[in-house]
Amino acid sequence: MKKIMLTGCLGQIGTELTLHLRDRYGSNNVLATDCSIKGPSEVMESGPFEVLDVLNADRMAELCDKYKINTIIHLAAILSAVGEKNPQRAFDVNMIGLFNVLEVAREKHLQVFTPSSIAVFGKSTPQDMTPQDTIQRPNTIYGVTKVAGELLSDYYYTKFGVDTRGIRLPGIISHMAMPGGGTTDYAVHIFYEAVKNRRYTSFIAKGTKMDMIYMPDCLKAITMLLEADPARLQHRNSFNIASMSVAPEDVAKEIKKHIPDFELTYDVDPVRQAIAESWPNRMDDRCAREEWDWEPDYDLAATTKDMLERLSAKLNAG
Ligand code: NAD
Ligand code: AKB
Repeated sequence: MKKIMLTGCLGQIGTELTLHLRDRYGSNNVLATDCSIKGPSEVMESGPFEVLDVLNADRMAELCDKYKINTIIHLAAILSAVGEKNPQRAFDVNMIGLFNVLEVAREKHLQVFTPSSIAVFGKSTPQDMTPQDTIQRPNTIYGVTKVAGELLSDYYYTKFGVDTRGIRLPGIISHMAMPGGGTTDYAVHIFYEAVKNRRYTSFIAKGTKMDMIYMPDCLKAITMLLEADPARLQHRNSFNIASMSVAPEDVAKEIKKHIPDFELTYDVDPVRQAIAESWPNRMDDRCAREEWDWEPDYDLAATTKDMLERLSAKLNAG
């Protein structure tokens, strides 16, 4: 039976992943932790919750003992746009935090799952059908720490036998928690603004394609790889996964099918635009498909329909 500890559980992914894993493995088998206590009561009250700063390795080890943890899902991180504002903090949380997780896992023989990101790629990477194994020369601190994190996780697997696994997540579209300060955040904000105001001003320019994924597919991918047969895994950290490749105007076109007077305008942020241009247009996810049967359920049309229905219910009720 899995006994899971999540770090950074109050962010965009953790909010939904905690609830998903509690449904799957039982509430008391999923310990949610975060350095913050600002989050939905649903996450903090539907099972055990503890405050944990991932820079505090001793407390991390104590909590693993206290709750008899055998798996850490390490979500605590500083994302791309926030990282550019405070690179030193991004280095500490993303590198030292992961190092602490891997060390605790080595000492206690735990499985570790760490999401990586499309941010591990840079301008010199092939941008269309980006291969699984290719050039990784990112130019953001977030990307640098994510590449180092992939390598470090592979190192702990080969050197110490720690069962480390990860996926390179695209930008995530979701309706429960807001995104935490990344370059792909526009793809969430656009839906909120469509429902609230029927207009959105994008900080990413027209024609800028990036990989995106809908949260149910993200939860599915994490669970599938967590449970995948290790004998089939040729790769570990981290697998490309893809679902849809979209630019702002593609999302707007889909939204207009439901809200015909929706208007998209642009006020491009040069920092986030430069990051977006350095990331792939679309990743090749054949290794994930071959090694653990990855397949997404949602395309942009299905994502748009579901997002608008759910946000309309949520925002009109509030
Ligand atoms: P988020 O920014 O929404 O949430 C991160 C959480 O980590 C927050 O709740 C924050 O309080 C917590 N945190 C920050 N510093 C901490 C510390 N020192 N100790 C403990 N907790 C701390 O991030 P997210 O979108 O949920 O991302 C989770 C993981 O998935 C990250 O590794 C991120 O790189 C990866 N990822 C996310 C996306 C995406 O689009 N959301 C895409 C690719 C990869
Ligand atoms: C970001 O934009 O920083 C994240 C990511 C793709 O890793 N959403």
